[in-house]
Amino acid sequence: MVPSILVQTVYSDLHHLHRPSQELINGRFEPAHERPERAALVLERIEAVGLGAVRGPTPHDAEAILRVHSPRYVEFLQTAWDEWTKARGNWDALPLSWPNRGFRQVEPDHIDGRLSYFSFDAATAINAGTWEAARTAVDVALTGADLIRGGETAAFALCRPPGHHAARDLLGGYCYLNNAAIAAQSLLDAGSGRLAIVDIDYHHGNGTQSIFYDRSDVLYVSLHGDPRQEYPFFSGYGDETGAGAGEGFNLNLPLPWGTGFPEWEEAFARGSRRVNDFGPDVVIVSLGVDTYKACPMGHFLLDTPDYLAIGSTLADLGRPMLFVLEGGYALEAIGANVVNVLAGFEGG
Ligand code: SP5
Ligand code: ZN
Repeated sequence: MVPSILVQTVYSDLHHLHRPSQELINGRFEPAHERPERAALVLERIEAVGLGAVRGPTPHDAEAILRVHSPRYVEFLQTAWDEWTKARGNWDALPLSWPNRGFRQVEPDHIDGRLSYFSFDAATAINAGTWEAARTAVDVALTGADLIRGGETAAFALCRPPGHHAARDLLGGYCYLNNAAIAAQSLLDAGSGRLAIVDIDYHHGNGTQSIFYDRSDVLYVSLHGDPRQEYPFFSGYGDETGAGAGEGFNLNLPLPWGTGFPEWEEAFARGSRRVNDFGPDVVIVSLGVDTYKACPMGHFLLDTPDYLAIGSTLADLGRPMLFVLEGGYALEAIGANVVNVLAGFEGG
C-alpha cells in the first residue's frame, strides 16, 4: 500500500555537541541517559524504513526563543559554560541547591547560584556545546513549523536535547529550551488562531504546561506517570486545569505505574476528544517513547506495535501535525517506537 502522506523529518548533526557525561539519579551519578545515540538511532530507522525526506534546519533568529523564554535565562544559557569553566574547570556544570519554600527568589551573581536559580534538578548538565545544540534543536522545531505553515500535512522535528520540561526561565529533565512551545508560539505569531499540544511523553511536560497555563489559544493535553509516584512530582495533577483566561485549556491525564496500552488508549481517546472539541488549526505532538515497557525511565507497558496505533489515532484528528521528539531511553527500541508513530500516522 502506498502511504497517503509522507512525513518529512528535520534533523541536524549538531545535537552531538551536547553530550552530558552524568546525571544524578537514584541516589548516585550514572552515565547520562539522554545521549547522542538516541537521535542517531531514530535517524537511522527513518532512513531504513523510508519515511518522507530528511532535511536540515534553516536558521531562525533568537526572537522566537524570547517569545517563550526570559532574556535573563537565555543570556544565562549562552554564558553558563564559560563562567563555569572559569570558576570550576573543564567538566559538566551542575546545580547544587534550589530556591525552595521560604527562600529568596533572586538571581545570585556566582555561577553556582545562577545554575541553581535557573534549574529544578541535577540531571540536566551543561557542557561546552549545550547552548549550540539546544539552539539548533529550536531551529529544527521552527523549520518543522515552517513546513506546516507551507502546507505540509505533517513534519517531524528530530530535536535533541528535548524540551518539554523547560519552563520560561528553568532548565531540568534534560531540557533547556522548550522546542515544542517555541514552535507553537511561532505558528501563532504567523497567524494560526489556536493550537493544541498533545504530550505523550511518559513524563508530565511541566515546562509546556506552565508556559501556556493562563492562555486559551493553546490547549495543552498530557498523558503521563502520576506525579504522586513519578518525576517531575510537583506538576501534572488532574486538577491543574489552567488559570484565568486559560481555565479549561489544560488537561492532565495522570496514569499509575503499570499502565498498559488498553488503559493508556482509553485516556488518549479522552484527550483526543478534547482536542477535537477545541478545533485547533495545528496540533503539535510532544513525542516521547519512554512509555515503552522496557524504558529504563518509565513504568508503563506500551509495546512497539502500540506506537503504530497511536500514530493512526493521531491521523484521525485530521489536523496538520508537527511531531517534536522528547524522551525515550530504551536504545534498542527508540528507533522503531518513534518511527512507528510516524508510520502509523502516514498510513492512518
Ligand atoms: C525529556 C524527558 O523524558 N525527561 C525525563 C527526565 C527524567 N529524569 C529522571 C527521573 C528519575 C525517575 N526515576 C528513575 C527510575 C529508574 N529506574
Ligand atoms: Zn520523558
